[in-house]
Amino acid sequence: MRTRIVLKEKDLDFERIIIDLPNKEQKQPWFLAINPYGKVPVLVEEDAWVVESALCNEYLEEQYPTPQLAPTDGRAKAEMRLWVEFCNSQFVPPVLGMLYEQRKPAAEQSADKMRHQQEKLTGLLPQLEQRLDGRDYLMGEHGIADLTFTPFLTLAERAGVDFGPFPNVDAWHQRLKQRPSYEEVKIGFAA
Ligand SMILES: N[C@@H](CCC(=O)N[C@@H](CS)C(=O)NCC(=O)O)C(=O)O
Repeated sequence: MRTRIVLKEKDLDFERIIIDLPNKEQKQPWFLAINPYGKVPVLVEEDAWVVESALCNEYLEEQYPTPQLAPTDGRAKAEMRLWVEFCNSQFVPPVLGMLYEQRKPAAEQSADKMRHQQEKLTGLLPQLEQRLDGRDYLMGEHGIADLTFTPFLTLAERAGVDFGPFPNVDAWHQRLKQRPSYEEVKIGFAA
């Protein structure tokens, strides 16, 4: 989804090929030959492919630098990558934890586990709130750092996380939702 947001932001033509995740198509030999991790996304371009959304996104930025979605300065680029890393290693796990809990049959859901994941996530929001003070986007202009969070902000909201006490985060999420590329998030969640 995050790589499709980049494709859309860059107005590049692409074909979306759906891999049947519930039926484990991603673990079939033909798919493992492309991505040994057995995960989506995989970006295929002619006879080359890239795996891992963060790598796909940086690949697209290098191949198609306009419009620019990442800084070119080494220090700023490292900072951007740190936000991507923060998202993937800190932010995403409690969001997925909440979804996992909510998808269990009602009788098996644990309010304690849900609260624990919510608290883990809420504990991360002050860092984002502070970063977004005086900035519309994490690196100033919209780019890869922000769109890495986009689907997970929406999932967190849907899972009941209240961004109200974090007005900068809330406004940032609203801004991300206004972008035409947010269409890809809607398509992804509808699939
Ligand atoms: N860090 C990876 C995560 C990829 C990932 O977990 N993809 C999920 C779908 S969003 C997947 O393929 N799950 C199927 C599986 O793990 O078998 C990335 O950002 O590309």
